Amino acid sequence: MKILEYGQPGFAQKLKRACPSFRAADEIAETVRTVIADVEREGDKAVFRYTEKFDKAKLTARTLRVKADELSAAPKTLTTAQRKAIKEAIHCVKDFHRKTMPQSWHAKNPHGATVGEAFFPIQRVGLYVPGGQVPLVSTVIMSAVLAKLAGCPEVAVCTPPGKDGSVSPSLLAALHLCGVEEVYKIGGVQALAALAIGTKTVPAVDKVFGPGNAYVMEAKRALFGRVGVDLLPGPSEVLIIGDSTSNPAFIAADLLAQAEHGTGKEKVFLIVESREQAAAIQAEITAQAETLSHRDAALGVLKHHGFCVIASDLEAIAEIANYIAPEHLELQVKPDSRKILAKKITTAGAMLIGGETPTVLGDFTAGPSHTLPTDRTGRFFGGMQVTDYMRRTSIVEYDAKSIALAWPVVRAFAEMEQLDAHGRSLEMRLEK
Ligand code: HSO
Ligand code: ZN
Repeated sequence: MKILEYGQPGFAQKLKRACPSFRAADEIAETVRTVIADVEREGDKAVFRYTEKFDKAKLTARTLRVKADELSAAPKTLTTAQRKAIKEAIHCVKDFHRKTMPQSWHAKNPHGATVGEAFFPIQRVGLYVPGGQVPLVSTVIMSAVLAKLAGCPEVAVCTPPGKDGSVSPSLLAALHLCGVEEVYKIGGVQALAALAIGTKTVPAVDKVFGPGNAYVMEAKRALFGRVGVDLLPGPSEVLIIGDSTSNPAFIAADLLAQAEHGTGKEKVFLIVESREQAAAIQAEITAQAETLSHRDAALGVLKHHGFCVIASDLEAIAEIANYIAPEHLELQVKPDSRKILAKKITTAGAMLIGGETPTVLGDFTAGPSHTLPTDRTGRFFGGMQVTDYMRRTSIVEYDAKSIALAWPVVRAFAEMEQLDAHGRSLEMRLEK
């Protein structure tokens, strides 16, 4: 990990370079534009071509969608413990998000008219589950459970196939256990384009959801407006704040956990009080990495996208953390400092508090969706929630008495905006 010392000349510039805001490189934006345009022009044909090019899988209109019996048989391919784990994670995620369900409401406004809001599920949603080297089984749960809780009538899922055209049975099992019936073996930009624009095989959706690499993020940005978009979650990030009370082995393990995802673009940040602590954590990283199956990927991320800041002033630490706006923030500091930092740090996607709360708990089972803002988008996005799967209509109902009270306002605005038909539409309803 590269070491940055708080207070040294050029610190702010170095921090800025260490965590740039999301912006796709020009080549990525160009590729994304081409793929979207091709899917728009050629539909399924372009989807098959790009699936062969990027995923090396040959698919046809008959094999693009996962068959119902393959989906329903998938849970039987798992061990009892694996099935139980998926069901328990579904239970925890449902339990958390049930508490966040919005309520429709009505009240009287100052004129005595009825105003309120009503919430409706989005009719048709498209969930993206990234592929890569590992099947992100938990990512299915973190979107699909929310879609089902919101009551979305149609839930379509896209996930890239392996070279042999298959999708991991554990991923299919999670989809089946979440109640998803419509699954397409499409990945990357072509998946987002197919979902957003629609093809003969994939009917268009109203909104797309889910994490992805820089291409998927750029595709969502490019398609926004034609289709709804949740947030722009990219490769995993973690910021761990430690002090003299934290356990270097725990910190090292948690940094390695987010570094092992395998895109090579994960970001790991650490803030500790001294160079000695940083060295102790680094030694732990080296020792622990030895026995990891993704050792090279994890160490590569730590080397190229790992930053350790030396700082001890809580005010400064909070400021740095707020700048980074990390996807995950672990506060492995003494209880007094935890309380202070938990109040001051306002841009983290998820805050994991105390030495007993590694990020993996949020990744797999704690309850909040693990689809969280990355690349500093935590400044304006929060993690995925049930209301993302809903739309909101505001309700207004006036009567003869309440319009009389609104009339002076309407008349004045109609005058100021020089829109006399606006004024007249209320005036003709007034009781003379
Ligand atoms: N850390 C990832 C989520 C994940 N981890 C899925 C394991 N599987 C993004 O927050
Ligand atoms: Zn993870």
